[in-house]
Amino acid sequence: MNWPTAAGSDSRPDPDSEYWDERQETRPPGERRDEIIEKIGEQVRYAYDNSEFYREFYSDVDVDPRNITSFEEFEQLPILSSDDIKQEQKEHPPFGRFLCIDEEDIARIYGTSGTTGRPKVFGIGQDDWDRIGEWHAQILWSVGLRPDDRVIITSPFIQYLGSWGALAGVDHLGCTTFPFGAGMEGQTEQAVEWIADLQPDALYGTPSYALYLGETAEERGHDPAEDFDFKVMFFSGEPGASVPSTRRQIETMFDCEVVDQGSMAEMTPWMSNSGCRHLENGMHVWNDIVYTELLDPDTEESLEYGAEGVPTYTHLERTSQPMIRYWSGDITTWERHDETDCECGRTYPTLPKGIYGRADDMLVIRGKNIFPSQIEDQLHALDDYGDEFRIVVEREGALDSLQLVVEVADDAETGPDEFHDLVRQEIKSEVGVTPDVTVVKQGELDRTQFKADRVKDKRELAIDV
Ligand code: 8LH
Repeated sequence: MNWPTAAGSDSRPDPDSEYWDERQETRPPGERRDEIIEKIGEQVRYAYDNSEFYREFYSDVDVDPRNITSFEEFEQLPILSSDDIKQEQKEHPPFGRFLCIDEEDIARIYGTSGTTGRPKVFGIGQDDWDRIGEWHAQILWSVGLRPDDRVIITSPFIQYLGSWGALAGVDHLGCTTFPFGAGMEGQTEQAVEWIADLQPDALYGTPSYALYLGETAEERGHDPAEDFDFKVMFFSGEPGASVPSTRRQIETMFDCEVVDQGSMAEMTPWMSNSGCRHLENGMHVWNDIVYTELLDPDTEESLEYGAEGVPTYTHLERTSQPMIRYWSGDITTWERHDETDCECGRTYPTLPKGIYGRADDMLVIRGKNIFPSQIEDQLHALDDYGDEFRIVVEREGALDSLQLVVEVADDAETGPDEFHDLVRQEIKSEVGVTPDVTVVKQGELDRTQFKADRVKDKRELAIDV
């Protein structure tokens, strides 16, 4: 086998073809697994030979990292965590000893985009970057993009790999790319006018930004469905596109198809979880591009289809800074391809509900496990919801309280008191805890141009002090 595959091919399928590579995408899963384990073997051997970090990390394992030939052997390798990366990069700045190429051969440097703590640093070689572009293009083909499409990217061009990965894919596919960005003051108003003028066929961004964009368009007298006329919007970065009522709201507001995508910056190509144009909700797991396991959050054991667990990712062809068994900390469920109601014919497993949150986003309130995306789903399903909310959790004595600040729509048919009671009732029946609800006017809460940050857990602040 050729490992890694040569990067830089310009060939593209016929625009009428459903698939970029029919054999790869529709082959029997067993056949795919044979190829995956060979690639895993090559990837682990490569990392072991070229990275002092991995040699140290695997010094105590009972298998030979230079000769992994089965999934059973692979599953004996230790899990790599975000803290491992941070610690390694602190001790061996800036890249850590994951880096398997000379620093001078790094073509691009990215990093985590958070504002607190030491950022994680990602050095990516040119071959890897070219392969990332090709894989993203392949996956975007399944979303329905074709070379004659015009695509606007409306997420920030900062260290965030979401925007750059989408750009690499859209460029490789041969679309007309409009890398507009987001995050500057007044940029959303400008986006509305550019989109109305340029009529892109597709948009990439975060789902919460799409809703803000749609709301801004309406305020400026545009009908996003009529005046924008998107064919498809593809999203990543946060739950939303697979939160059923949020997805429906975006589909209705823009009258277009919605596709959910995304794993993590560490793993780029992060579109290896991606819906296709036929999938009603959720994402296929393109596990011959990035190998994905679903592991038990407590025991780290591999889970069967149907179970809920933590996606854990392994690069299959990364020469610069490979990640092997990287623990995402996210929570999802998965199912076998033939249990999924998708007519695309691809034989990948599916995450039918997308990624509904990070394990550490889960709020435990009075013994109930609550994901913010569950609350989002209930609120978006209410006709008079004003499109934004906040969650505040506080400890009052021995009891935790769930407080919700919820916007009511300007043109609501229910009065504020009635809306207040409805929210209390709907949320209680969904999550099992009665919230204290404060109703505010539409537009009162800040909108995001990137990933939404809606939760304040004051219990954590109390612990930190
Ligand atoms: C998601 C989703 C999704 C990511 N549904 N949660 O978006 C692409 C990549 C580059 C990205 O967002 O990476 P980043 O900034 O490292 O964040 C990763 C986290 O974002 C991931 O662990 C998830 O919690 C979340 N995320 N895509 C739900 N489609």
